[in-house]
Amino acid sequence: MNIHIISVVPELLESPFSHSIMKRAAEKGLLNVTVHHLRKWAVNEYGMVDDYQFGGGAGMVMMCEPLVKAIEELSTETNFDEIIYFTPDGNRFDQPTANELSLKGNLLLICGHYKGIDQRVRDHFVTREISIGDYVLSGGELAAAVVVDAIGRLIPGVLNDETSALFDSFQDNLLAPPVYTRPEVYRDWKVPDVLLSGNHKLIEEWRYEQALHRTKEKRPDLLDRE
Ligand code: 6GU
Repeated sequence: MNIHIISVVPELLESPFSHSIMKRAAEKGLLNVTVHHLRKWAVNEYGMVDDYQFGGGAGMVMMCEPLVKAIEELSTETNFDEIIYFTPDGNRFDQPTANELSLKGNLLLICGHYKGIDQRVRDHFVTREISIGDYVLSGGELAAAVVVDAIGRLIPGVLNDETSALFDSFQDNLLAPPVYTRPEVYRDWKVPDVLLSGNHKLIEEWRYEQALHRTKEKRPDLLDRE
């Protein structure tokens, strides 16, 4: 999968994809992330990409021209399946959306700043708008990093069988069960006997019950989803 990201603070996106699972995905050639600095398409020599909003009010708005030039130039080389804009008023990002996006080949992500981007770019180019939750971030970069991570780990071959995403929280509308590692006893806190029993059927049943219990306690809303 190829992901291109347009940002006015590309430095924010340098580290998130350079470590751990995302790094491995890149090394295997399964995920290519390219970050583009919007200033490259600025309207003047001062690097201007934003301006005051019509109608008055505090905060700058990212202008049409730099964004449209960036989108059109990048689109000459890549046929994007989706052009995604990150905004608090977008659709709430969730696991089904991550699953769906992980099947795409080429994505273009646009990170907004300040008051957001000129509505005309949203109307004429953006195919999907995403929010990562009901709170306001100072820009779309951290949201983009969250979404790329969630998508990237689902690309076939990125995770091995051991860490398979099939067993993640949310994949079956259940939270994941508790996990333990060595030692069997730490202080006087013991690992549940069943996990040491070697009985795989019992262990599976226990894990399912724990997942169900946890979900009822913490996120009963998940159990009402189809
Ligand atoms: Cl995608 N962007 C911004 N700026 N704030 C957010 C968000 C996105 N999702 C939740 N809050």
